Amino acid sequence: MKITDARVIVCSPGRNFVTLKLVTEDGVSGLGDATVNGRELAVASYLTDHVVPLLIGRDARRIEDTWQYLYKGAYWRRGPITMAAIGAVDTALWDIRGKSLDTPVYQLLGGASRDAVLVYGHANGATIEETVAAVARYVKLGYTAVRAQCGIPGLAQAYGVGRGDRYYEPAEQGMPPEHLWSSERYLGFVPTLFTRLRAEFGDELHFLHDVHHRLTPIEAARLGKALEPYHLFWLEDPVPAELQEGFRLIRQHTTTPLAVGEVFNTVYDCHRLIEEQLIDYIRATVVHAGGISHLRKIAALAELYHVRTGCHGATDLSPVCMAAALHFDLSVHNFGIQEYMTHTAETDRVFPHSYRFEAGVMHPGDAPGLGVDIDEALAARYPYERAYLPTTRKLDGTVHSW
Ligand code: EZ4
Ligand code: CO
Repeated sequence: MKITDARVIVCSPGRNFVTLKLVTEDGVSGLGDATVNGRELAVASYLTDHVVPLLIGRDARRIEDTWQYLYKGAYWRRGPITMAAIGAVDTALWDIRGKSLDTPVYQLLGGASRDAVLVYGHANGATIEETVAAVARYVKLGYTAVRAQCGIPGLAQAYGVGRGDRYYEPAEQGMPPEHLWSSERYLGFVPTLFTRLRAEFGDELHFLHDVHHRLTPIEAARLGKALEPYHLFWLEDPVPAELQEGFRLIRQHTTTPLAVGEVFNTVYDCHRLIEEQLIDYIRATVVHAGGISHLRKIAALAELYHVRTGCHGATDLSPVCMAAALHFDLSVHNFGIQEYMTHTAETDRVFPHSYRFEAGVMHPGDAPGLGVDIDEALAARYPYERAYLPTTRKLDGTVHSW
């Protein structure tokens, strides 16, 4: 089953996506997501200029061999661009395998370990009142887990607080906006938000919160401790995670569960976090961590250390990645939760899919392969538009992590 065609489709139905489409000699096609938010064209070139020539004529059934060939054969290993490109190839090959065997991908991954996949939605508002109202809307839709973000008094912008209600899109066209940040103002405010949310919604609803890499370990320890009475499902990305051992300090001080990993590319970014049990949820995902094959290896290591999965699922991960994540989530034993942000209607039309949401859970559907397609004619009507994620400075002008 030889690969005879491979092409990269860049489109912007509301935001930019990079999609790899592989076609075999039997006419079976497969899709992989290769989107790296704000650096899309780098992955498109990596694929078109360097990977596609290596794929033509290869046996599409040799998924693991192809992964190792692209990883070890490049010499320059790891990094978000390389791993997104390899992840796209891997995902497309699983899609092809499922379609050629007429079975959904999760059946190739060991079958369903659960009936459906628990997801969390994003509630946010400029004020606590707005955030309370947003959480209420998610509860009404059947969600039992909700991420809550809120504007911070004294700061003009806050991560996670968008322009629309069910739609947060941080990337903006034009040059990157600069946001101002104060850890002091943030740390002083966040416990107030969760005091109010617990008072309003009681004890059962799962609450999550994303710090988005902004604190130091000792600040994160203070926040985790302050939030213990509200028993979060998780506190996400409390500090930048290049320094894995930095999490020891946080762990010594708080029982608030920690989730990390949306920017991780390989198991080498998180093996110490996992083996030392410094985190509770690993958030690596299909597109940014080398595809379904490599993500399964990360999950297998995590399973040994009581760490569960919590795949990243923001809108910059295309419906192709969302479908792949749901097949992974349904099958791995140590699944924890899946992030779910709804895409725009244009995006959903460009990528018709069989996955579905109902009453707080999702299912990938039983279409063969991943159960997601791309309408290439429609995609061509939404050309790439340069966009950047924001950058952040502290109040004194020092560059800070966004
Ligand atoms: O900022 O996907 O948990 N979700 C997040 C996302 C990320 C974006 C970056 O491209 O942190 O909103
Ligand atoms: Co996050």
